[in-house]
Amino acid sequence: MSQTLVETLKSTDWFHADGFPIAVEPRNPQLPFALHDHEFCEIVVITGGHELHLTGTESWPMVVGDVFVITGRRPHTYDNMDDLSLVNILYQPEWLRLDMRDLLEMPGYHVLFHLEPAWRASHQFNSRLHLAPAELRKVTVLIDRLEQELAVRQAGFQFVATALFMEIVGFLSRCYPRNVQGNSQCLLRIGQAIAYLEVHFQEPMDLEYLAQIGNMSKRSLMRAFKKAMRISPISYLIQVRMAKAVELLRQEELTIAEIAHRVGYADSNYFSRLFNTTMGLAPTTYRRRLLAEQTVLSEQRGSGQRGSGHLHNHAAISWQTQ
Ligand code: RM4
Ligand code: NI
Repeated sequence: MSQTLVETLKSTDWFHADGFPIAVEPRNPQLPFALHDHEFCEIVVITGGHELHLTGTESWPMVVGDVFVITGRRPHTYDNMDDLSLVNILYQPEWLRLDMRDLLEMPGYHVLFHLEPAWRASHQFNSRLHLAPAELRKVTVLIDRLEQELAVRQAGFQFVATALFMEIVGFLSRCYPRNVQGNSQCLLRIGQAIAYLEVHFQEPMDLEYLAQIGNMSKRSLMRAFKKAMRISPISYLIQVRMAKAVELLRQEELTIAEIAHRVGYADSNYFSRLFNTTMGLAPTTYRRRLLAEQTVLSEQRGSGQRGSGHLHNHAAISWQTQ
């Protein structure tokens, strides 16, 4: 199959003119759709019929309850559709401002949103989430509500739609470990290793143990991790620690040494140097700016002005496109 005719779906064509980065596109039925990729990402939930999903090189039969995420420039198309219906949740990772909280502590999240998309070229759709009927019903209700919010767009829809999107992502991430086989099992183990780092960020990095969780050699784990997350496990751990440090810097009563200790560094000078390299500012300077910004924001809010912060949480690991 030739890959030369790949049309790229543009964000401006698929998202509302107000720029809100989530959209729902139900396909009931899904009409034949040529090989394409997207400027955005999509979560696809198969709701009826069955099909062959062609990625440009191989085809995979899909059934009701299958869920997969297409990130970035991964061409795909639908063929041989037998009354296929599905729903696409389109999202633009770079525009979504989500509070990730403990989502990153769920192995299923990493598998569905990072590992599977990164492995798709080699695993194709051999690894994917399959929902039980009750799970499918539950997620369908959430998607319907999301679609409704986005259609009506009354004041507050951005807040409510973001919450619904988060609930869908959290729910799917929870479903993942319940139903794994074949390649999914191996990806889930890597997901568990990543989630482990999120939970145990205070502890020294133990590659040996991580490899054990991943059920692979240290070398394979390093390679697999880098392929999915684009950085090594140690760089990932540093990012997690720095993101936590930023949160702690907001608490004025904590000393830098205490913060260093809480994120896993006994030597606070070492921590400060690392923070400086990663965040571009010394922790004390960062804290000063953070607090100044908070004051400005609350004053603006008090006087009814609108403003947006300039200090971003650089270390926050959020949605990545593959
Ligand atoms: C198409 C098909 C594509 C999706 C677009 C938004 O009908 O489902 O995969 O990217 O809609
Ligand atoms: Ni698509």
